[in-house]
Amino acid sequence: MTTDLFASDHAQQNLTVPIGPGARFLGGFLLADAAAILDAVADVTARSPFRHLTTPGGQQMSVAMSNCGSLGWVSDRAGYRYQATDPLTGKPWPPMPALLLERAQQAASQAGYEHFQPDVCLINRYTTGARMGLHQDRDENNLTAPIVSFSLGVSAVFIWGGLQRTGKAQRFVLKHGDAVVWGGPDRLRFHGVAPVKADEHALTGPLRINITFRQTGP
Ligand code: MD3
Ligand code: FE
Repeated sequence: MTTDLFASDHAQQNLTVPIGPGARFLGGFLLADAAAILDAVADVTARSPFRHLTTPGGQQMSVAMSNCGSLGWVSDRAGYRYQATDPLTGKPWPPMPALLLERAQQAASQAGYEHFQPDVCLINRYTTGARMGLHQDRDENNLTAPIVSFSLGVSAVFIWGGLQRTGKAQRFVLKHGDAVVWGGPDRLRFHGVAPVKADEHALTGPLRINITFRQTGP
């Protein structure tokens, strides 16, 4: 069963739904500035373009990625890590646009996490059929900080498991404009994204854009 946490298609904002002891779903949180956020993403990816990273196992990821902020998440044959330079350009990642930082901190605070200072903003681009297998986010040194995620464009089914890879998973839809904050006991839960269905969104065409804000340091 896939739960629709935000069953209405209408522009509702400031709807905060607890989805775990440390996780909060903020339905429609981004609707008022979705276009401005997508413009900021375009500015970043003009400087550090989307690319398909290779996993340590040698598979090319179906999701294309870029980053902004003082550190970026990368993957290659050598492993997963955060680094200050973009391996594609050899230059530092673009700075985190003020609007993105501001909205991420506001989402964290609305979910009860004050003083969130993200140093990483990972931008994921999904085309039709792109997916993300079940994984944990554990490359960050500071596991006490939450992760904030923004979803824009085409919807996707998010898969949310437990603290072990096996066992039952919940599914729910992440729509254009939704933000989710994941922290505390939910921070290390396994999660993934089902293959994105062919669809169109007025602002992104067939694409889904997901932005995650992470704090790797103290
Ligand atoms: C739950 N991205 O980039 S965002 C990722 O939609 C990632 O692109 C997905 O998983 C996406 O690592 C999901 C939601 C998310 C992000 C981090 C989490 C959920 C999380 C960390 C812990 C628990
Ligand atoms: Fe993740």
